[in-house]
Amino acid sequence: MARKFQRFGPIYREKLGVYESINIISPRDAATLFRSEGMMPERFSVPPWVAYRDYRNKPYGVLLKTGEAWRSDRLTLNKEVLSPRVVEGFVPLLSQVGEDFVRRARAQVQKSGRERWTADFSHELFRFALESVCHVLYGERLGLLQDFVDPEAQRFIDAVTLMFHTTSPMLYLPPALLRGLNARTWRDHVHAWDAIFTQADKCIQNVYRDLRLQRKGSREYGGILSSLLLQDKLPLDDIKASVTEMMAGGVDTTSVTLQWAMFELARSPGTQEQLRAEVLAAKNQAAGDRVKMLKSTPLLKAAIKETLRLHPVAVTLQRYTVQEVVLQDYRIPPKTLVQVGLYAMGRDPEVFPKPEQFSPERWLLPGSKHFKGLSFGFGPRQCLGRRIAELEMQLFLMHILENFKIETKRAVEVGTKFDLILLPDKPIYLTLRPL
Ligand code: HEM
Ligand code: 2DC
Repeated sequence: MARKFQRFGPIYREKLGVYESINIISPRDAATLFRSEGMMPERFSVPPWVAYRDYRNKPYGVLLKTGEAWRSDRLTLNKEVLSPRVVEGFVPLLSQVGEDFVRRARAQVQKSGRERWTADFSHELFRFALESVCHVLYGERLGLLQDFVDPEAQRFIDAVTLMFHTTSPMLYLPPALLRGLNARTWRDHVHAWDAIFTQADKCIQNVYRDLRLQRKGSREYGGILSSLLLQDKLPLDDIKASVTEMMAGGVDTTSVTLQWAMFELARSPGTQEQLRAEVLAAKNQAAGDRVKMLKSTPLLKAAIKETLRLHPVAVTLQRYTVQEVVLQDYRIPPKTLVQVGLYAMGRDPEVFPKPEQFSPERWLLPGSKHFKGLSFGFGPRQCLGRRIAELEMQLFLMHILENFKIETKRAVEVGTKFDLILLPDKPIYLTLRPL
């Protein structure tokens, strides 16, 4: 896309299989698009994901619902997943998982006998991410940062990766064709979703049963699922569908972003020191209170934004126009698929001066953000897991920076590949060295 924008300019039309889209790159056009998106925005609906649910007769969650059905589910979920009131309550749950990661890393350092731990952390981070999202969803720990890892949890992690991986070759096939297909990719895709749904269902049943048997103290916060069940505003099937999506959506997204963040910090030791100074000062001031600390670590937050600028999870954002929209000199008719080239935008020198430089401070300049920080999407359809993801990543990096220096071999360049989400094209080796 970056090359095509260079060749054709900031707006071009493209045909992808049976789908046609208008692609844009400028923050101004993105602003125009999102400002006209209406109350029930729709993005490109990934055909194999829809096809699987239809094939197995599973209800859609917010990811795939549209119209009023999407809106009412989404409003109920927002209150339990995004609202500032509940989000603060996630902090201790997520911080605990971060502390456990540090404990595990220290044990690995000990085991190595070399005062450091060098590894490709992707699998560790997958487990960290699943542990984190499950702690806020179910109010329970899975124990994935211990030495023994439950094989079922590992199967879930592998299933999510396989699900993404098998989506991309089928991305632009029409669902009707997909259903009739008995190709290897489709079968693997079905197996992957089956494993995801089975495992999520077990977790959901556990919480449901504990709630009915009143095993949980009714005072303490029991996680997102408990709240949703107790509220009784959504039918059980809809709760299950969206909770399953959150559980699956919470693994690869935050873990790769953290991997990239550590990689960038390892390559910019100066920036890493600045962040560490900020975190340690905040810790002193807040006497260890993590909620307070998060209010005085702007550079840490900027570092995550900067990581997602260079390494977004989603290659594009998409919307179907609901009314005519004028972008540049073009009139875009209603019901047109428009894609914002998020990856290309993040690396466009017109939008971000010296785009190749990892520099979190750029986000602290006034007026620097206008429709540029779009990594989680925009508006009422933006990422439902945004606040969970942000807190999880901020707390993880806090704990790491308080305890370790992050290092990497300087010469290695790592590119990006498309596996439905964007991923590093080779393993990233990092070293954690106790401070
Ligand atoms: C949607 C990015 C983590 C669950 C999205 C979208 C983006 C995105 C770009 C589309 C938004 C739009 O169309 O405007 C990210 C990034 C993450 C992340 C960058 C982490 C670094 C998570 C997590 C969860 C999650 C942890 C689950 C807790 C979802 C769901 C949707 C979504 C359910 C669909 C929402 C809807 O259609 O109403 N995400 N995500 N994501 N994300 Fe995330
Ligand atoms: C993939 O051309 C490329 O957050 C397509 O947590 C357009 C497209 C549409 C929707 C995007 C998808 C891309 C990438 C992955 C995203 C997805 C919407 C939500 C999903 C960005 C850019 C993701 C990873 C969710 C996934 C939840 C799922 C596992 C239940």
